[in-house]
Amino acid sequence: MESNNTDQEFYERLEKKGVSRRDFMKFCTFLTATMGLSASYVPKVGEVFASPKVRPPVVWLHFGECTGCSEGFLRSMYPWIDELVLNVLSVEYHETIMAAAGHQAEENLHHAVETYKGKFICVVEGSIPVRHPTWGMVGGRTFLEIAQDVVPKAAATVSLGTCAAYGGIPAAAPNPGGYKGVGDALGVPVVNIPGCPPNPINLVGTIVNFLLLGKLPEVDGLARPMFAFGQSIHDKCPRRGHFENEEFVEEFGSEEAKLGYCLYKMGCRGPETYNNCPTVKFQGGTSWPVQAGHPCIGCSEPGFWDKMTPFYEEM
Ligand code: FSX
Ligand code: SF4
Ligand code: F3S
Repeated sequence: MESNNTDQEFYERLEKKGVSRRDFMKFCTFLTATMGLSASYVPKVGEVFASPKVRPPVVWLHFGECTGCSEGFLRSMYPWIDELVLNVLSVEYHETIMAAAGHQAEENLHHAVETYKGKFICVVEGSIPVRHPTWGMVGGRTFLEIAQDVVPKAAATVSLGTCAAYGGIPAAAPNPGGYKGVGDALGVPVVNIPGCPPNPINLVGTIVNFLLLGKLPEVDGLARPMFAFGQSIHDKCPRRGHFENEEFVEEFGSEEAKLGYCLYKMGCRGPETYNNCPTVKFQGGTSWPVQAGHPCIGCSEPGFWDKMTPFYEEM
C-alpha cells in the first residue's frame, strides 16, 4: 500500500503531540541501538517512520490473554508510539482499537485476510485452547479456527507476549482447556516476542527490521529475536557485582534492600531469564523490575507461570 504521508505532515503531527524532531531522533537512536545496528542506521530508521515507502497491512488477533500486551504497546512507553506505528503500518483489524463492531468487524477481518493474502503481518496476542477449543471464541469461531484460517495466509506471524509465544498464564497448571502458544497450537513457524507484558520496543524493533532490511530479525532456538533475547537478565543486571560479592537482600525493606543488593535470595529468576529489560527498561527507559527493588519473576520464559513459581523463593 502506498504511503500518502509526507515527512512534513509526520513531523507536524508529532509536534502536535509535544514531540520535537530531536525527541524523535533520540528515540530512533535508542531503537537502532536496541536492534543491535550501528549508529549509521539511525537516519534510515528515522525514514522508516517519517516517510515509509510501503505500509504493510497488519491483522492483529486476540486470543486467551489480559490485553496487557496491547495496553503496554499503545499506552505506556511513549504516548506517541501509536503515531509511529500507524504511520508505518496499515492496521486492518485490531479488536481493541478498531471502531467497527459485530458483523462489520468480522467482515473487516475476512476482507483484510483475503485482500492481502500472503502479504500481511499477523500479530497475535494470547494463547489457544486446543483441548476445549470452544472455551475461546470470537464472532462464532473458535480461536483455533480463526488462527488456522488467518495465520497460514500471513507473510509472517509475530506471537506477542508470553501467552501467544508459549501459552503463558492461561496455560498454567492444571490448564484444563489445553492452552498452547500459537506456534505450538498450529505447528507453524512464528516469531516469538515473549514477556508478560512484552517490551513494546521489541515489537517495534522487529517490525522496523522487517521494513528496513526486508527480513525478520535473526532468532534463537525458541524463535525469539536475538537482538532482544540474546542475553540473560543476570548478564546485564546492574546488581551483578553484588551477586559476585555474595551481597544479598534477604528481606524486603531491609538495609540490604536499600543498598540495592542482589535479589537472588528473594527469588530472582534473572539467571535463567533471557530478555533485554536491564538495558531497554520500560516506560521510556524509566525503570524495570530489579531497578524498582523487585526480583525478576521470569515472565518471558517458556513455562512461566508454573516453572517460575512459587515466587520469592530461591530456586
Ligand atoms: Fe499474556 Fe498479553 Fe501477559 Fe497479558 O495480550 S503475556 S497475560 S501481559 O496481555 O498475552
Ligand atoms: Fe542476577 Fe537477579 Fe541478582 Fe540481578 S538481582 S544480579 S538478575 S540474581
Ligand atoms: Fe519480566 Fe523479568 Fe523483565 S519479570 S519484565 S523478564 S525483569
